[in-house]
Amino acid sequence: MLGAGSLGGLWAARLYGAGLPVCLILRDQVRLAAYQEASGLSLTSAERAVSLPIPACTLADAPPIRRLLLACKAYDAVPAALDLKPYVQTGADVLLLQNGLGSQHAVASVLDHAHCLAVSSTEGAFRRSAFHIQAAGAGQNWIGALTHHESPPSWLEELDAANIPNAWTDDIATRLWRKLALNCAINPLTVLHDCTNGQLATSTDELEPVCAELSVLLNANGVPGTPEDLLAETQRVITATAHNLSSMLQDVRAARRTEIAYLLGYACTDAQRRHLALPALQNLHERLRHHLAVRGLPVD
Ligand code: NAD
Ligand code: KPL
Repeated sequence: MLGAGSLGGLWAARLYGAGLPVCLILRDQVRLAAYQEASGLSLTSAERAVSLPIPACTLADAPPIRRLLLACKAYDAVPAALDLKPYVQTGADVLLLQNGLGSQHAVASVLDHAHCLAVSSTEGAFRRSAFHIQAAGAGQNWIGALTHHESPPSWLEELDAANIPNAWTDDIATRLWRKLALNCAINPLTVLHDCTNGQLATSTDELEPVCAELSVLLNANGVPGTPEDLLAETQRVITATAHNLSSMLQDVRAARRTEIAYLLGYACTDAQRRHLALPALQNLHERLRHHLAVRGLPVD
């Protein structure tokens, strides 16, 4: 497991709890020493905290990798893949758990000797401290092949045994695009208005044109659905997550880099490549980039 953060930690804790072999690959010796000092990972879920001494190592000490979950931010995925490349065995299964689009195919071309699968997750988790993970919301992990049609791997049973919600899909691209569309409709506006998801409930005038253009983009990418469907789904998610701060707003408030390049950035680049004029999306992207720039945050 590389990326012992919120979601990686959540997966690792459940695999370890089910008695399955798991090893965390930490960034360096300093991080490893801090992990050992903390006596491992802690997971709080349903008000219950458990301490889990999950084995950890650095890449230099890692055993040959035959199965890997890469659970870092989208912008860290290619640099991590370049580091991992010599350690990943030919034909190894690599699960790519990143939000948005763009990083998955980029990693797959770095790890071209491995078998890369993408995960689209609707689970929620955050870090209370460096090695203390808080589970925050049930969800699903959709898993699927990036390019060819494939049968689900038999090791999905191990995820079932560890109570990691999972479902195989023959069309992971559609899952990733739909989630990207929701994140493009909701997250930037929460940042620009510095508000909870629920406070967007009255912003139909802003959501409507963005959802209409996102729907055009989804259709151009073979994902069916009308603008009305996407707006209704966006409003449903806004209501269901009314008290949440979007992940992008959390990043901005904490002065962390956002995944903009893999969300709105990816959407706008894809639209340009297809010669689609999507002015509302373009305008939202520009406003968000400006908002990040004046706060000294990366605009990609
Ligand atoms: P996170 O920042 O909590 O964890 C990522 C971890 O990866 C960090 O601990 C970081 O230090 C580590 N990392 C990065 N590069 C590394 C390297 N080269 N070597 C070792 N460790 C490295 O991120 P997260 O919230 O778990 O998100 C992971 C992905 O899942 C993101 O794309 C995110 O958008 C997506 N996602 C997150 C949630 C959530 O609730 N947290 C939900 C759905 C999707
Ligand atoms: O996925 C999300 C995010 O914040 O990134 C939503 C669905 C908007 C929930 O907050």
